[in-house]
Amino acid sequence: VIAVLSGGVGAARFLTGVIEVVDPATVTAIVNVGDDLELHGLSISPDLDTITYTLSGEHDDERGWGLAGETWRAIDSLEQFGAEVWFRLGDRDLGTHLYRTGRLSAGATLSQVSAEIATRFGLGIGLLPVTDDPLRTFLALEDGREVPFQEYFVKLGHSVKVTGVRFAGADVALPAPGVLDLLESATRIVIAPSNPVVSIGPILAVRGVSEVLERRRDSVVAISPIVGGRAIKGPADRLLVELGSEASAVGVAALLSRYVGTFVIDEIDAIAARAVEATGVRCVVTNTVMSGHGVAASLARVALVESAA
Ligand code: FO1
Repeated sequence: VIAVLSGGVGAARFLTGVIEVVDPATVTAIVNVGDDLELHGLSISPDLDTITYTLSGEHDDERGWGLAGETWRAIDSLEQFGAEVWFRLGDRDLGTHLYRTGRLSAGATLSQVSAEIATRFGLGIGLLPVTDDPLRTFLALEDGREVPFQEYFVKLGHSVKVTGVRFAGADVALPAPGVLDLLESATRIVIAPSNPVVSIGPILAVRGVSEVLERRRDSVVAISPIVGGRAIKGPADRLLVELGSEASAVGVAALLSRYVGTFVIDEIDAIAARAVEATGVRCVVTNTVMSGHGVAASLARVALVESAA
């Protein structure tokens, strides 16, 4: 059994490789919910949906989020009312949010609804939010404001400097049913190449999760989301620097080394392998840039098989 701690786009791409290498029925993604938001009265879970849409092949590959063949009629109507439309919601995507919101208001948990949505999209893997309780990422900006994640990431285009990050609700949020059992029993726990601060951070902040990883670190492997000092996508490199770490494979290894026994870095960073190992992890070097076809599968093979402790 394999558990993959997952954020959004990078994790989704990695998971498409994982299911080429092992039986999807043995894989469960434990997904960040700190990016979730309520908008127009709808409950929206971007990381859960990005993984669902990508693994089903119905995603819009060039955007990286949302569904292919989208139309935008509903949000255009919303705009006529003067509603906030900076967070783009396509007509097909709205169906998912309408379904999720209806089920949650009928008393279902996010875990239950996520499983129903995964089934509708024919997902072979398990899909678990890290918690069914409220957990929301906020970023403190240097102008003193504190904004919810999507306001930072989309509305502000993450073009502002961050002075702090907070996971509201982490102090009381309980792991979703099955999360801790899965982490205890998994033969491998993989930390996907997601933003270590705002995608993996909220997952580790849920009570009991980081303790299991620390105890089982020899079975935990992480893939660096930073290649050659840059994030492949998104603000991970800037966030690391703004929050006092280093935008490098070594910087991420230092952040994760207490939870991780093996750290996979890109060939571009091969010269840093010894510095990575100096943080206390085993370092494995391979191609981690999932641009071409087949790279996600070869990366998954390295993470799941070759780097077995
Ligand atoms: N990202 C954007 O940059 N602009 C958007 O308008 C946007 C809308 C959106 C709607 C649904 C969804 O599931 C994701 C969406 N994203 C959008 C991506 C999202 O902000 C990020 O994928 C994650 O929150 C970070 O991993």
